Amino acid sequence: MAERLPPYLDGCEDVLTSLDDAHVLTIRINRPKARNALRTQLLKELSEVLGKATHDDAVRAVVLTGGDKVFAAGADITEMADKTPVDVMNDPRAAYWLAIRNFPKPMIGAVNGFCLGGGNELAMHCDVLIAGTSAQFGQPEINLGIIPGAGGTQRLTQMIGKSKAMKLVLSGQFMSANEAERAGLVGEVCEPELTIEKATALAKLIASKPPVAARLAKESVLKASDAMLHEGMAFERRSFTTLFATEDKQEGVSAFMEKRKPTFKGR
Ligand code: DAK
Repeated sequence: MAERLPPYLDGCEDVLTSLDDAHVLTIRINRPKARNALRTQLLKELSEVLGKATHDDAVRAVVLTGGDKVFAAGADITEMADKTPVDVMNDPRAAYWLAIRNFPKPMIGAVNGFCLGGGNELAMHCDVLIAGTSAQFGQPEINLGIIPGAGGTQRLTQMIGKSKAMKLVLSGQFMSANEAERAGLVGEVCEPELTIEKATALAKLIASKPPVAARLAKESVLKASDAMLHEGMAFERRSFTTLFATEDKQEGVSAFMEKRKPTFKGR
């Protein structure tokens, strides 16, 4: 368990970290009261941990996990309330996402419970996902009057195909762990209490392989799809930013915070 070993990087509050003697770094997202919502500080800490791990030969593979009931519920919606398109353009979060995206070593995601919005986008930055049967995957941003902003429209479509991706992105509905496995989002489904164990075993196996080959294998597999990502990601980012000028985004975010149903007007 991540908490029983000394932290890999001191000073982190939102992520718990530990490095074992098999060269596996475990990172646990830890904001249970806010359903592990990815506030800016959390993304910053995560990018700093991965930054340190990039240059540390003692780290050969990473396990990224959350809690029993939630992997991560997406961006912290309270941080989005007053943001304008210019704020989004200048948002430091984009740099943190880039650091996560550029992490060169194998990263295994261990997912239980809700894996939503930016949480699902984070999971899709992992190289393999192991999911407990309790896991639910979704891109519910549409309910807030926005769209995914960290590559969700692009990676999800590449991974599960247009029709299923459209269903999730347009309806905000969730997908079960078994359906996610059938669709190709998840590598393996297991009982929830075994998720971290299985992810760690896989990470240990990978960590026993030659590190330079593992790194280049990851880079090569990502090349199969990354080349096509750039244009789509830029388009998604512009669309995401534009939506912060709409009344519907204000309404969606306010409704979430006020725990009521939103009324969208198309403005
Ligand atoms: N943000 C902030 N607080 C959240 C939260 C979130 N995403 N999700 C839950 N919470 C808070 C709730 O407000 C509540 O707070 P209190 O009332 O206790 O103060 C507490 O966590 C417990 O929530 P619930 O009572 O709702 O808990 P349940 O177990 O009943 O439901 C849930 C869990 C995860 C199904 C539900 O909380 C939920 O639907 N949450 C929202 C999920 C969502 O809409 N996610 C998408 C967020 S938008 C970007 C890149 C990416 C993104 C943005 C920008 N750039 C590169 C610029 C990503 C955007 C998103 O992810």
